Amino acid sequence: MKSLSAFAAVAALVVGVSAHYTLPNFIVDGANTSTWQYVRQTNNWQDLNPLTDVTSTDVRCYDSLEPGTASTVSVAAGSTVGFTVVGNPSNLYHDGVLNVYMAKAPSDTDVSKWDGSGNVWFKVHEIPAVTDGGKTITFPATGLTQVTFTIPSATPSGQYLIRVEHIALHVASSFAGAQFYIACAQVQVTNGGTGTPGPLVAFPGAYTGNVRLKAKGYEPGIMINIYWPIPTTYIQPGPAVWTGSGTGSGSTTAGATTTTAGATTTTKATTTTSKASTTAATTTTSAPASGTGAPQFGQCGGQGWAGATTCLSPFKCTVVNTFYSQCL
Ligand SMILES: [Cu+2]
Repeated sequence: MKSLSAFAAVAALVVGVSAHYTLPNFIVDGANTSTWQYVRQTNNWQDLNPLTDVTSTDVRCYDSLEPGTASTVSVAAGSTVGFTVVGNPSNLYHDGVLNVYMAKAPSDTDVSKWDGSGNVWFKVHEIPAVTDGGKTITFPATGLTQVTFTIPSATPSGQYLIRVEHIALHVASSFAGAQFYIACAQVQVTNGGTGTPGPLVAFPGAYTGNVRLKAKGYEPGIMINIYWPIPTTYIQPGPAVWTGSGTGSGSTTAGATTTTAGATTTTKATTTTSKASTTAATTTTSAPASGTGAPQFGQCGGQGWAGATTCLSPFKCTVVNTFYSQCL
């Protein structure tokens, strides 16, 4: 009997080493909500295993086994929301990149009953890999315990799915090697704006999971060897992030968009690095602001970060890695 329980303990340890995770908690107003309360329960809620088939309809919300029990939560346009990671361990353990998409449910369909089909998804947030021409490649998303982002204030009011995906790239050098950790929250956006979100893509459809010919749309960011040779650049999968302008174009081809996204990301990183030091200097010389700063789980620093460098009381700005500090 003793040996049996010892065996069970070893088996449990082996399971624990698998290092997978889900994102079952939605963050609203800086607070964690209950597990699977506003996030659709995913097929992997128990085994935590990733999705690897980007052509499956499961690539939308990974919820095909879901009877549909999640509730819908009201969030104001312009507010910060997010997802909390739960797993073994409870952080984005694998090296990889992250995207957050939103899709508006048809006006005659309750979002809790909607499958997210069609050319409806636009990107609102991304955490790409950082490269420096071939010396190093780093993954700012690695190790995050929460992912937060802002719903663009120009987002029209209505019901939306918010889809987070962490694309783990540690064994992605062959087709279907990349691991997708996906979750969708159901939200009612209030106080919305008059923007036109875009470019819009479909899931499945946005990704091939393969390295395609440049002429057909260049998508090297999913099937990629991140170790050797060290990639000189990284092209983030998916379209450009919609920041809330009214000029979102609904039908840009995925390939052209992907290339643009990569170029934009590189430029952004360079520009915001200098901005970040300016912001830091300003913060130091001015009086400490009380009651301002990033909310709990919000970003408050890291290489390339140009936003708030302080946290709302009582949260402390904590370094997660070189590229990401978070209010915890
Ligand atoms: Cu894993």
